[in-house]
Amino acid sequence: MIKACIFDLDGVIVDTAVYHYQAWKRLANELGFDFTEHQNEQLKGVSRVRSLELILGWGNVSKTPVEQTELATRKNQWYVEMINRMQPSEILPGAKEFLQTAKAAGLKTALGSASKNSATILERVGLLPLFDAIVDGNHVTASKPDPEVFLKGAEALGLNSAECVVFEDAIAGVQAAKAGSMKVVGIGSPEVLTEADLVIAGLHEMTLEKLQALDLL
Ligand code: B16
Ligand code: MG
Repeated sequence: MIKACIFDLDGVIVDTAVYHYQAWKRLANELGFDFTEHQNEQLKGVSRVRSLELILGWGNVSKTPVEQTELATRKNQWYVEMINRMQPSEILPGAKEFLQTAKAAGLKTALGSASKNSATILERVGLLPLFDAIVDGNHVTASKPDPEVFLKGAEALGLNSAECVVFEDAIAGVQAAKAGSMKVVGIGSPEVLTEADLVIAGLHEMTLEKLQALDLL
């Protein structure tokens, strides 16, 4: 029986990808190159360290591990400046409403995000009180598609995998949920999120009926 929903953050609850893009682009420009919004798609759901590796590869730039740490820190400072100005109006359509519906129905809620800034973001947009547990990049060692972040989310709620449904917008995130033996609702396009049990355009399309139907799959 489904007892909890575990949500990814970027692309499911808020669109922080635009801020990640601006900060990474500024860094790339300082290093003397640029990358496209299309390339930025590949960074969604990917950790900060791995994102930097990919970007440096696109620019054909090589940096020592110490320099890479410095660059990632600089990007994060710009990113944090932007997310500190986020407003509740930036919550994606239907996200707050579905969180409230789920909680009112007695379901538990957790966050399962790669971001190390998730608490700041949820606090800024006023959603922190709607989560029973937060598991993010500060609590895991393995990145999606490894299931660690979602398994730790289930554990934090005191539930097993079969009792949790994951909401994810990234292919690696859908794979992580499947690797953790959880049902997964993809947020985006069915052509892209082919391994999801159900795909919707956004949480505004989610209902308790659709959630319970996943139990029967
Ligand atoms: P940070 P999610 C991910 O969030 C983003 O999609 C990805 O672009 C970012 O690199 C990653 O968080 C790490 O974020 O630099 O704040 O630690 O989709 O897993 O909620
Ligand atoms: Mg995401």
